[in-house]
Amino acid sequence: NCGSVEKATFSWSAPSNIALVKYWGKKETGDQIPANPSISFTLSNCKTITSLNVSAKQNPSDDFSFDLLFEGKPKEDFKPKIQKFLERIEGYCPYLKSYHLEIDTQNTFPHSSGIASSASGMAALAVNIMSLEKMLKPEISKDYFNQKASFLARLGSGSACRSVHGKVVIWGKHQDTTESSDLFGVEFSEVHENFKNYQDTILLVDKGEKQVSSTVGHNLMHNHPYASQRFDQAQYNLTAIKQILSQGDLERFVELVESEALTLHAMMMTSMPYFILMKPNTLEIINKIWRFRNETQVPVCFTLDAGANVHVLYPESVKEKVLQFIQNELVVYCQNGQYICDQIGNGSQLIM
Ligand code: 2P0
Repeated sequence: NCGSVEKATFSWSAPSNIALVKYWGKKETGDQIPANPSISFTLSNCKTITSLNVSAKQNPSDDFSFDLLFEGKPKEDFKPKIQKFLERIEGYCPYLKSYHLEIDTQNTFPHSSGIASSASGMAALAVNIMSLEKMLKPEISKDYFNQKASFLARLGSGSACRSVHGKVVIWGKHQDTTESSDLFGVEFSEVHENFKNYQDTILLVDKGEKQVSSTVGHNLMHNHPYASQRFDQAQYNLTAIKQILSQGDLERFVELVESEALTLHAMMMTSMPYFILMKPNTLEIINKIWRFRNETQVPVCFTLDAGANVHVLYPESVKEKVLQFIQNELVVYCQNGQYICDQIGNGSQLIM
């Protein structure tokens, strides 16, 4: 029941996301199964735009055939990651080897900004591949399309499965419910209006290449002395944050989100080998945020990714006050004074 397509071009954008309860550690099954459930805000402005050009091979071979362009220029050093991704998804997308693929990708955020592009990049590629699948099998439903896109994205990079949908996404089996899955992200929709257009201002503290990749960091959770307590805590925190998000409890949100960020980095510091991704300016910013919050009662908090940059999270209603504070007190800790204003967004979008 498979149609055939000689040539086609698709184009999608997919955003980055920022985890509130963090994914850190995977099962040893080798297929990107998280050791604990996570939940994230999908972002809006920080995104990857990818087009996929497919043309049927004249002489089908048993190899993948693809070109990779980054901002219009060939990018050889990304190719092994894409090759590995295609190999991982081959069994689910057997049609891929019948085509030569031209993947043309760009990010809206500056490269080497320390903002991970693997989540947005792998999500954008996955939805494009699903567009090809949809063209071959027009009967597939929208739900199937989205779920499989997230499933494929996960095989590229775990956190990427949370970038297909908006606005709040859970990935990983949660003890409380049968609704979430280890295999793909699902939207969490019971979100109070206090979180509507929630803001994320990303302070670029260090734009350099980080010393330890996330994939290596995840693997250090095997044999980690605190692993099982951490995985239990994430289960518990997910239960708590679902309630917080649905009740609009900003005070408890601040507490849980900051605790998760510091726990993530505590896991890094207590791995063997141990490592630190925060920089002195990361801590300066955290302390300034604490002081500002104490003095003003504005419910602003920070979270961290696997890096030194600080994500400043706050409700839209206090945007002006917080941006003023960032300008006055935090910009001095950013590399070249750079920061990016973002907010909660809707997930991947079809461009063409
Ligand atoms: C997260 N991070 O939940 C956590 C918190 C970074 C800190 O998922 O090996 O790029 O490709 O599955 O998804 C970053 O790790 O790692 C990450 P792989 P990924 O967002």
